[in-house]
Amino acid sequence: MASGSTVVGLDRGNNTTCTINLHGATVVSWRVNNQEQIFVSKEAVFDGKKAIRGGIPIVFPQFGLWNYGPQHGFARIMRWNVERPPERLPTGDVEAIFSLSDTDYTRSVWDFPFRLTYRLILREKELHFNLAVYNPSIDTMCPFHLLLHTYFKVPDVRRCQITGLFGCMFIDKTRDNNMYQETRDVVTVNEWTDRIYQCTPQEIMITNVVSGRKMKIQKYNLSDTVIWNPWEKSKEMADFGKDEYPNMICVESGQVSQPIILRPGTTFEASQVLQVM
Ligand code: TA6
Repeated sequence: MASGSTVVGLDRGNNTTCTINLHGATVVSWRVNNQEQIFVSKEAVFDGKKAIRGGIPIVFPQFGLWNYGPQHGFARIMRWNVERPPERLPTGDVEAIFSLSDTDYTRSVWDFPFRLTYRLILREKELHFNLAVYNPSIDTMCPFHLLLHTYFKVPDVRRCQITGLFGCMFIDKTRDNNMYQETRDVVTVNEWTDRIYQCTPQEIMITNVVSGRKMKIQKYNLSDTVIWNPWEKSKEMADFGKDEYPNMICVESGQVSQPIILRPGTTFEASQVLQVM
């Protein structure tokens, strides 16, 4: 991988690959049997000035609006370091490690020292994400949200069924941020949808992703699940193709309803496994 390049590729063979843009350490492609699983808008901007529209951006230290800059924090708009270039493991899987630490910019915006480590493992039909947030301070608590803002590629979002959310409370950002309870076993998306489901199960399933397969999401230490599709509101976004919304669904694993308050000298770890079924 050339120094200064912005893209890192993992190739497990057998048409299984993953591509990461160092801008935001954004996974911009995950191909299983040469089938793309991840949505990236044709209008996405790669100038390093804003988050990539699509892929799997990392939201840290803030989910949503805040007073210190663009919503969803700075991690997804900063250039990450390659801590360990792609390496084949004895299992045949491929691993790469990326990192982001506090800088003059982040300290001017959000005055906490931190070190974020992001380990990706590409397995045969699975992509494993391991995130660690370390608080190097000796006397200061570090409050943050953390979320993987995953855009799944789908043939038709109206045919997707999301299971695992029955009974969960959710904030509905399309209805004045009021709180509701999910009464459906199967959640479907047929309109603008923007919901923060709280205390969701470890396992969420999405049907009718690429090739009519299912996507299993397993999350650890990430209590919430965000479901988003902008529907016709995508027309208001310059970096979102005008007819693209039927072909994506965001199902995002994160810790956003309650921030993590990380004690000095300690590390918070969370992970997610995506598996094509
Ligand atoms: O995760 C859902 C959400 O919070 C939506 O409210 C919408 O704002 C989306 O994120 C995309 O946000 P962005 O800042 O990338 O346009």
